[in-house]
Amino acid sequence: MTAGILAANPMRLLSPRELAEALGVSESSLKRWVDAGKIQASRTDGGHRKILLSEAVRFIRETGAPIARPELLDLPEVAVAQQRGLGGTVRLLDHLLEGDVVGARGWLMSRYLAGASIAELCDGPIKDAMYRLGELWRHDEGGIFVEHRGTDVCLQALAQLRALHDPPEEAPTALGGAPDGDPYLLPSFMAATVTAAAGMRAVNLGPDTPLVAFDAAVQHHAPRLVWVSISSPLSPARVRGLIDWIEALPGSVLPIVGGQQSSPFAGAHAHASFRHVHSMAEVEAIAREVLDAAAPAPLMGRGA
Ligand code: B12
Repeated sequence: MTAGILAANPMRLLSPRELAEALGVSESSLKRWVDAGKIQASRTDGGHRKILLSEAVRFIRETGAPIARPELLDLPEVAVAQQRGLGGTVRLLDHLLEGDVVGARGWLMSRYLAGASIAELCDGPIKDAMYRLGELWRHDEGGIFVEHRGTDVCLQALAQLRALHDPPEEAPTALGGAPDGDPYLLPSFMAATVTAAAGMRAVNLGPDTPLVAFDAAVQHHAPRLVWVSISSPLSPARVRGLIDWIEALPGSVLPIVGGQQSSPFAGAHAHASFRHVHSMAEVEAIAREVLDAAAPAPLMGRGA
């Protein structure tokens, strides 16, 4: 297998020298940044500093540090995207039209490393490219495979971004999917990726999920946030069934519904915390709200 096909492992540990080479800076500068707390590092038994790849990515995003040799961070596809330039003429749509996974991964990862959030990438370029794909073919017989393939390319590129986030076991869980009869893969995967990036444990039930399966998953995972993604039209009876199900969720859950065909849920009184939302930016903001509410209150000083 080549490095271009493997996703980067966020748990990989880098030495200061490896990260310095990747960033094109001296090892001593890198060690200074570590010692000043700008980059978090652990120490091996022998006292050597080690930096998680996910921490290196955080540092690059927050400081705008250029990457001289992305392949040293297991991100060779970023080098190709950098050569083309972030403002270049190659569009994400072009990679989707060609079924070019490595190109799409590099396109998205280089923008993520330059500071764009995953929610911004979902609501902007990925959504735009998929809509354009839909306009080009409108599901004519010759084009359906291009739409399936484009969806899969997006999923693979997003999976790489999702893999960079591994919230702790004790983090609150976000869980969701699309109801049965709804085959759309991307919106629910996006919600999982965005909630994971915000710091929640994300459980994606994916498309075509019967209500009994939603129910069993909620019992099993006791989530704090539940998303339902609706991209296929639902009959009024099924809307009612979903609203009833949401209404019966425990008070500790914040349920959200969104998606292209979710308008019947606008203004629905389904649950005290229920919200009808429209974008991954809103999902991200709600996940942060849930995390803030779940965070332990700061200890009050004795006698305060
Ligand atoms: C790929 C695709 C398919 C694939 C799906 C592959 C898969 N497994 O995922 C296949 C080929 C199966 C398919 C089938 C059909 N499709 Co289709 N499909 C598309 C296409 C091109 C892309 C869909 C997509 O992934 N979009 C990208 C996502 C990310 O965009 P989004 O859903 O809007 O999500 C964003 C927001 O809405 C929001 N959001 C979405 N969900 C949620 C959830 C929550 C909780 C929140 C907060 C936010 C949120 O955030 C996202 C990011 O911003 C669209 C074009 C389009 N406009 O989307 C057509 C499109 C949706 N399909 C269409 C049609 C007509 C069909 C079929 C009826 C065709 C047929 N005759 O069989 C079937 C219906 C299937 C069904 N049972 O519903 C039409 C719908 C027209 C309409 N408005 O009614 C479209 C618009 C194409 C077109 N231009 O005509 N489709």
